[in-house]
Formats: sequence, structure tokens, C-alpha cells
Amino acid sequence: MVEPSGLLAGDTRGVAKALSVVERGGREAEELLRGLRGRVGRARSVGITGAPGVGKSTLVQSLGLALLKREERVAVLAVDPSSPYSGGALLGDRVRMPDFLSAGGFVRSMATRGALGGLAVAASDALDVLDAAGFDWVVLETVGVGQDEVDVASEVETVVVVTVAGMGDDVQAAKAGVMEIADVFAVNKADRSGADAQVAAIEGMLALAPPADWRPPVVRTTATTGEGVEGLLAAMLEHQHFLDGGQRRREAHRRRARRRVERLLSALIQERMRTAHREALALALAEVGEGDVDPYTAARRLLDGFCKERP
Ligand SMILES: Nc1nc2c(ncn2[C@@H]2O[C@H](COP(=O)(O)OP(=O)(O)OP(=O)(O)O)[C@@H](O)[C@H]2O)c(=O)[nH]1
Ligand SMILES: [Mg+2]
Repeated sequence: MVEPSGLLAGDTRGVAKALSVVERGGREAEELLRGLRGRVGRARSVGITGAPGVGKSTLVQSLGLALLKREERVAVLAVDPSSPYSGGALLGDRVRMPDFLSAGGFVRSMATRGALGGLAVAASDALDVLDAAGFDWVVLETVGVGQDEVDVASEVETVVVVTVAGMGDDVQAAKAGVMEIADVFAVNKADRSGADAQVAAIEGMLALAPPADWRPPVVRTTATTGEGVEGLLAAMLEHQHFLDGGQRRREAHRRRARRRVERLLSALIQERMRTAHREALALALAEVGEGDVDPYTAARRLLDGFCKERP
């Protein structure tokens, strides 16, 4: 059982332990998260997402360093659904961001798919842990361009979508819905040719979007040298400032809360179906498979049976 005390004191080992608990999921994680109620909501969260190899980790390290220089406490959470590693060990942590680490940053990687509700729920829980631990900023790096990444990236307040010139990944990303969730665009590897064309392509795409209160800025970065990173940080801060207007931050937090509850609820229902209603489920699946019952009728019947159940 992890006591929240070490965690709340911001002690690194306590934080690491709490993240392991959350990554594993289950009752202990639930208990821990329950104990954090009322202690979250202060940290600023930023997601850095984009296709593999565009320079996210390098960018996160530069951003992290820039924030540390401003006396901010920064935690980086690298979420990699394709990674076989878990437990926050091995590759991710120590190797990827040496400068950020030696400057006092906190890095942790997560690869779980096992937790109830999947990766997005686990990532959101981890955000809460880092928030409660007193970090001013939590930077979430998510790898890839699939729906999983979109889900995970949607858990943060400010989403930075990183692209590079000439990978055709703008098209790929648009397909996966990544472009829609961007609050800021970073065109990285601006030291290479084609960055201007890439910026123009994104601006062109944004011009077609319906008018909105926030128009995502497009910034050029060279993560390896740090050039443009201050500009990216400024764009992030600008978006954070935008969230401070009206009820926007509160609304964003409510949307996140709603998604979390909905994900957990459907995961709990499915779990209960597979256990307490196993036979009814197997029968319904067989009937639908044989073409005797249509899937809508089967699903509704199962739900009716589920709702009649006494807890
Ligand atoms: N020329 C150039 N190379 C860069 C730049 N940023 C990152 N790189 C290089 O691109 C490669 C990938 O960088 P990472 O930061 O690991 O990219 P990533 O997006 O985190 O990669 P994954 O986590 O594997 O998806 C490394 O060799 C970096 O040194 C840049 O601005 N310019
Ligand atoms: Mg990376």
C-alpha cells in the first residue's frame, strides 16, 4: 500500500512508487487516487505528440530545461503504447533526456495497456499523481499517430503537435484526427530544408478550419540546438493564458473528468459482463454469430439483464 504522504511531500521515490501503482491499476491504484481528491488541478499540463522520430523527446528536453530555468518544477511523462517495457524502467527514463535529468527534471515512461480503461485512463491517473506531487508543469510525450495517442493527448490542457517537413506525416496525422486536437503546431527540424513549406501547408489547412476563439500558432523549432524553443514555450504560455480567460480552464477540466468517467464506466461494464454475465454474454455472442439475433437486440438484452442485476 502506497501512502500518499511521501507523494504529497514531492519526494521522488514516493512519486515513482505511486506512478508504478497507477500503471499497474487495480484496487491499490483506486485507493491511491481516491486519496488525491482535492489535491489536484494546480499543475499545468502539456502534451507533445507527433509521428515517430519527429523529435518529440529532444523537444521535450529543451522545453523542460527552459521551464526549469524559470524555477518551475517539471515532470515529463513519456507514454509509449508500442513499448514492451513497463514499470517505468529501462529505456525511457534515464537514457533519453540526460540534460533535463541532471538539471533536476523528473522523467518517467509508461507503457501500460493493462489498467482498467486503457492507456488514456492510466495516463490521466499519472497526471493526477504528478499534479498532487506539486509539479508546476507536467509534460506528456505520446508516440505515434493512432487513436490511442489522440486519446492520451486529449488528457492535457495544451496539445502541441510536432511535425517535420517532407515526411507526409501531416496527411497521416490529419487522418488520425491529430490535427484537430492541436493547440500549437511545432514544425521541428527547421534546420533542414522544407520547413517553410511545411509551415505554409499547416497554415493553409488552418485557414480552412471554421473560425474559433483560439487559432493554433505554428512555430519553427530546431530541438537539437534549442533554436525556436523559447518561441514554442511562448506559444504554450499564450494558450495557457487563453485558458485562464472566462471559464475555459474549468470547462477543459470538466471535459477531461467526463471522458475519464465515461471510459471507466464502459470498462467496468465490460469487465462485469465478462465475469458475472459470462454465460449470457457467450450465448448472445453465439446467437449473433449464427445470425439468429441481430447485434443491436443482443446488446440491448445484455444491458437489460445487467441493469436488473442486484449489486
Ligand atoms: N536535424 C535535426 N535533428 C533533430 C531535431 N530534433 C530531433 N532531431 C533528431 O531526430 C531524431 C529523433 O529524435 P527524438 O527526439 O528521439 O524523436 P521522437 O519524436 O521523440 O522519437 P520517438 O519517441 O521514437 O517517436 C534524433 O536523432 C534527434 O537527434 C532537429 O531539430 N533537427
Ligand atoms: Mg521520443
